[in-house]
Amino acid sequence: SNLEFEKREKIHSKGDSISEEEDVFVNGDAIVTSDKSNKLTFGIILSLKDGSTNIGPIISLFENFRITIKHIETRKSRKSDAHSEVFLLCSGKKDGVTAATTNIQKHSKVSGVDIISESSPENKPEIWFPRHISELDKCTHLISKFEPELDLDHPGYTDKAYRDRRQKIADIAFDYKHGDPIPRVEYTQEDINTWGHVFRQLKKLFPTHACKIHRDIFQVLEDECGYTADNIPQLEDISNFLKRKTGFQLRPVSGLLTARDFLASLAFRVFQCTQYVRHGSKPDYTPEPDCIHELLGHVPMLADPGFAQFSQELGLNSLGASDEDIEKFATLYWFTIEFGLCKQGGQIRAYGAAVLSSYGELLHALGDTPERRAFDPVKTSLQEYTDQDLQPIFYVVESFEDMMDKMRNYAANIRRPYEVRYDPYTQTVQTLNNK
Ligand code: HBI
Ligand code: NLE
Ligand code: FE
Repeated sequence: SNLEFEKREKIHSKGDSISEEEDVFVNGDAIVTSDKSNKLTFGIILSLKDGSTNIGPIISLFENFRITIKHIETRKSRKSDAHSEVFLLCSGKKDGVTAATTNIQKHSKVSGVDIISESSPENKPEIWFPRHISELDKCTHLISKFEPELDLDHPGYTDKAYRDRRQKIADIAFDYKHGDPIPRVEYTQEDINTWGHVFRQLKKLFPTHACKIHRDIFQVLEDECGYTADNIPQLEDISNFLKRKTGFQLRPVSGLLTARDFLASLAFRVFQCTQYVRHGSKPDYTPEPDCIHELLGHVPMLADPGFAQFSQELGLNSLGASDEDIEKFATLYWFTIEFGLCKQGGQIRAYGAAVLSSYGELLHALGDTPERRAFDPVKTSLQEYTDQDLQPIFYVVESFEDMMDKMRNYAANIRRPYEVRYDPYTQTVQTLNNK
C-alpha cells in the first residue's frame, strides 16, 4: 500500500556528506522531526578555535545534560575566529538544553554556539522547501524501490550488464546541478529495441485510446523531435522543446524520489525525469518510471499549457504542506497525472502518463476489468492504491477544466500557514502570510 511505500523509504545521502558548501547544514529536513515526549529536537553549531581537532571531550559535555546526539557533521569554518564547525542534531529536555549550551559556551576551545532550529510538540518549525529553482539541487531524496541492485523481483536483478548501464545513467543524475545541460546517453541496441517495441505497440492504440491533447502533441513530437521507433530522444532536446511550449523543463533523476521532493519540483515547472530504459524482458508493463514512461506518457501532456498549469499548481500546493497533506497530494497526482482518464466525445480516453506508457495498462484501463469512478478530490485523495501492478480503480474527469476547478477548490480548503506564489521572472516562490 501507499503507507508501506512511505515507511519503507530509505534516504540516500549521496551529495549530502560533509563539504565546505555553506548550505550543508541548512538543508535540515531531519530538524523538523518532533519527538512525542516532551523533548526538543534541535540543531546546534559549535564553532571551534584553531587546532581543536579533538572534539570528544566537548561532545561528552552534552551527555552530562542527558542530551542525545542523533547526527554529527564537521566542516571548516569561514569565520575568522574559528577553525572548524561541528553540527549536531540533538534531542533533550528544555532545561538540559539551556544548561548544556551555557556550559559549552564557556569551554575554552569553543568560540561560538548557535542553536539553529528547535522543535517540540508545541513549537513546530516551518517545513523547509525550495524557494528558488536552483534549490531543487537539495530535493534529491530517493526512495529505494524497484532498484535492480536491491530488488530480487526486478527483471534486471540477474542482468549485470543492465545494472552497470543503469548505474552509469544514475550517476548523471547524482552529479546534475540546476542549469547544467542534461548529458546525452548513448543507448545500447537492446535499449533501442525495447523502446521500439513499446513505441510501435502504443502507437497502434493511441488513436483510439489517448486523449486529444496527447494525440496532437505526439504528432508534433514525431514530426519535430525525433520520436521514431528506432530513436530514443535525448532528455536535453525534449527539455528544450518543453521550455518553448510551456516553460516546463526536465531534470535527470536516478529513480523514485520522495513524494515531497518530487512534487516540489513541479512548483518550478521542473519535471524529474528518469533516463534509463526498462528491462527488455518486460516491456509492456513496469512498476517503475523509466524514460519510455516519461517520454511517451508525461512529455506530451506537459507540452499542453493547461495541463502544465495544473501540474505546477499541484506542486505549489505541496510546498511546506504537512506529511498528511503531502500523502494526499501524492495520491491525487497518482490518480490524475499518472493514471487519469477523461471523457471526450462521449468516450473514455487516457491522459495519465502511466496509462499512456504501458501497452498492458492502456488496454486494461479502457477495458472491462477495472472500476471507473468520477474524480472527486476529497475522496480520491484518500484512495489506497497499488504501485506494483495494474490498477483496479481509475478516476475519470469530465473535462480538464472541471478537473482544474475541483482541484483548486480542494486546495483552497487545505489549512496552510501562507499562500505561495510563483514568480516566473525570478523563478522564485514567494510566500504571503495568512496569519
Ligand atoms: N519520483 N522520479 C519519480 N517519479 C515519479 O513519478 C514519482 C517519484 N516520486 C514520488 C511519486 N512519483 C509519487 O508519490 C507521486 O504520486 C507524487
Ligand atoms: N507502468 C508504467 C509503464 O509500464 O510504463 C510506468 C509507471 C510509472 C509510475
Ligand atoms: Fe510518471
